[in-house]
Amino acid sequence: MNIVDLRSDTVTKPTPEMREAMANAEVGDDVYGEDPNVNLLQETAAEMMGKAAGLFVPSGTMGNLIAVMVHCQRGDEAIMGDKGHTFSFEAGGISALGGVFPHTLPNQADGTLKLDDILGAIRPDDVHHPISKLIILENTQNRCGGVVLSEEYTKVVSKIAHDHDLKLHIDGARIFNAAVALKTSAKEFVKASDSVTFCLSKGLSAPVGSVLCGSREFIDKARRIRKMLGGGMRQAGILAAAGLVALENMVDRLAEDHRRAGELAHGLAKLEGIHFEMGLPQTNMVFPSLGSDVKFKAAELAKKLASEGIKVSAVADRRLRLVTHAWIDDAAVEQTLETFKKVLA
Ligand code: TLP
Repeated sequence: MNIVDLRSDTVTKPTPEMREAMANAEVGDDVYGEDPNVNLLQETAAEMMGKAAGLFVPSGTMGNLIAVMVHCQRGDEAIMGDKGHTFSFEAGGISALGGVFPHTLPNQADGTLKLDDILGAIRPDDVHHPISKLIILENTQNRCGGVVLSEEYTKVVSKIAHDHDLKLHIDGARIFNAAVALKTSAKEFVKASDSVTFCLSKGLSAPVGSVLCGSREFIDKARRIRKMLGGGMRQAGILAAAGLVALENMVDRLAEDHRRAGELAHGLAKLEGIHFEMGLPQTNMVFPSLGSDVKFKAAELAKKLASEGIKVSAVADRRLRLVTHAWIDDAAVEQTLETFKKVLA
């Protein structure tokens, strides 16, 4: 059976070019700063994000955690969306390891946080309160549908942050999807931020790794915290070499994933009982909702689809998530639609 894995773009495997680059990578000890591929990846990433420096980290989760730990001291507060990855899917690391207090605000349907909510969340200087130090935005915003936050919105939030002596971190795990969707460069979206994490191992298909970018001073502190967390890697150039290929070859093609996400959504919308109450995809994520006329709940439907070779995620009682990526071609989209039809019949 041909397996179509739409659970996430994290399931992507390295391309033949990446495997070749990995096999031939010159390496050194990166804790000594001597790995040429890691150094080149960090410089390239920083340049692409318009920041002074970059740091290769094992995962997006670690990149976000390090950013929070650099920007905040123990007992400080970070303001973030209640549907944000840092709040919901990073195992509470900012509290458990950083001692940082999350102040959540409702993510709006378009992925933003209301400006008034942000202003209201920033604490006055009073011994009763934790000190507000950081705002986190996520772009694209995963659980709001892979939606894109505009450059203008980011700029306004940055101004609010800076006017109140806070920093702005962007979880840009899929910032290149945002850039490709709006036909602009990733740099534009993160210009106003103090730091950004982006992932090589999602739509860009590298096997492992993310890059945290910011000012030189920020990255110097981040390097020490990465070491503290056990993320100082040695001959990591093998991984960085794949990351460099990802940045070179895999960014522009994200447009294909977006096109296929749109095709999947349009095909699914034609099926009885399937709705798109969260809206149609802006990037590579498809979130179909199941009406009350569908006899299965999402988890049950996901199980049935998996038994027919189509892997999807159940993200709520009656909602699925399907994510397109480099290993989903037109035939896979077709197979997925046919299988949904069959299972729902
Ligand atoms: N997201 C994964 C799961 O953890 C939910 C997925 O399948 O979407 N920021 C954002 C916005 C993410 O979506 C993810 C991964 C991360 C950070 C964490 O990246 P990793 O998995 O590298 O730690």
